[in-house]
Amino acid sequence: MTDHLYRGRSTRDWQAADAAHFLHPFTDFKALAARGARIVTRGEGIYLWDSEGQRILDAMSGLWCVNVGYGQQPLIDAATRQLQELPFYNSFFQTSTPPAIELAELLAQLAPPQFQHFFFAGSGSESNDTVVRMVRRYWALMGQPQRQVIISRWNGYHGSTMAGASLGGMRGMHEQGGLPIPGIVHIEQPHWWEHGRRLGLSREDFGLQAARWLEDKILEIGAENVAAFIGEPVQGAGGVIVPPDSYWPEIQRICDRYGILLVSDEVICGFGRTGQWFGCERFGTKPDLITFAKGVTSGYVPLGGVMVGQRVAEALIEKGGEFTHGYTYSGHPVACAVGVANLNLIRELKLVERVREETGPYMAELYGQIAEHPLVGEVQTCGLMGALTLVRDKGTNEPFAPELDIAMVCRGHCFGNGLIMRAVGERMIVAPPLVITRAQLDEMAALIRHCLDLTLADAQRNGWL
Ligand code: PXG
Repeated sequence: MTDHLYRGRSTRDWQAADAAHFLHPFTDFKALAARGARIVTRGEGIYLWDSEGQRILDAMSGLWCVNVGYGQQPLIDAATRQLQELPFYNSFFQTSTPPAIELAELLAQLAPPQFQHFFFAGSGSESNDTVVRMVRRYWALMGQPQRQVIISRWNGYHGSTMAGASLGGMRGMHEQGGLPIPGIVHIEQPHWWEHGRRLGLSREDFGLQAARWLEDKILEIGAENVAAFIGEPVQGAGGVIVPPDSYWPEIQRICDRYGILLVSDEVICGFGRTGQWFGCERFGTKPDLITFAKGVTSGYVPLGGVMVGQRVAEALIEKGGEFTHGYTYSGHPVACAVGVANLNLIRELKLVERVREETGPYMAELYGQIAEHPLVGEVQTCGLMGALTLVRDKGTNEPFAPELDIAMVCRGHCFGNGLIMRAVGERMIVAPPLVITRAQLDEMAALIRHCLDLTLADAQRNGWL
């Protein structure tokens, strides 16, 4: 480490203060304190710089959110202007602010046509808490208050609040805090590599099978007790699990058949990630509710929300009376002003079209080449999301022993070589900013190959193969 200074303090100094006072999310505090956090100081386009001056290609868009890349002036200007004019006012007591109205109006243009109403929150987790309240309120208003149960998937991710973590299917999260809360049940995920391959099914047959696990669960609980089904179009935090194309249409058919609300959690898939404005459009569903966050502001400021489809909106508005739910920051004017600037920029730069027609297909091509690497069992991409599965034996697809944590070894090489790629189980995943160019995708693919080569060399040297 050099004695590079940032704001007059050395990296070691920042790390010591970080360890002394800052409790990081999803972190083993003691282990991080021992190793020291990487201090990220600056961003431009698809690149970050740390306090040692190292440049890093951010292939995770911050945390699946910085879709327009770092340093976009229109977003900075929108925030500055709004901070000067009106940094905050609430929307509780028969008041409203222009940015919140404008954002709702713009979303009504961009969202699928059944969505004309929008409820704002501060994050994806809060938005999913709103979904639970709203879904149960809907059924109470429809005279079926016993419809309480929400079905979701194992290995889905819906946030970290009590309701978000309950909807999510991360067992490690349920173990801490007595979760899930009552009335939330899980079915198995549509993960062909994990389940379909073992069942000996083709991808498309497996997609139908996985959707029918929903029908089995509905029949087990009794359709009259089931309120909604929630899922991410592509599971992000679970490892970029792209479902077979047969899956979502069958889920839609089952929800329709039993009158169950369909909720699409688009916190990651929304706003162009899949090559459509929303993942439900890519996979052919017509959800009743959509959860959004992250990409709505490209992460420049926190904002989330729920798109409320006609069926639910009509009940809430016409039969509802007061909906006793909301957050201080519902419709925060600065966040909404940045949201408007961000969505306008995505439109101007034609980023959704670019992902669909150019960069998405090009990344798929590059991943097709990465699939040849001796450590790679399978690759999957959808728009600008990509995953590769590490295997010990490419012939049999036998995995590495779990205790080797091979993906973390690979992640270590990424960290050291200026690439941010996430490790999830045996999968290495990316979701680069939507502004990434073909040349930058080449650079990303070359870094991925280099890190795979270094991981392979470790495996050979240590006798793991
Ligand atoms: N739904 C989905 C689909 C998400 O991906 C949330 C809800 C919750 O959003 P907030 O804003 O409350 O964090 C998310 C968040 C990871 C990772 O490791 C992914 C998320 C958050 C933190 C880590 O991939 N997604």
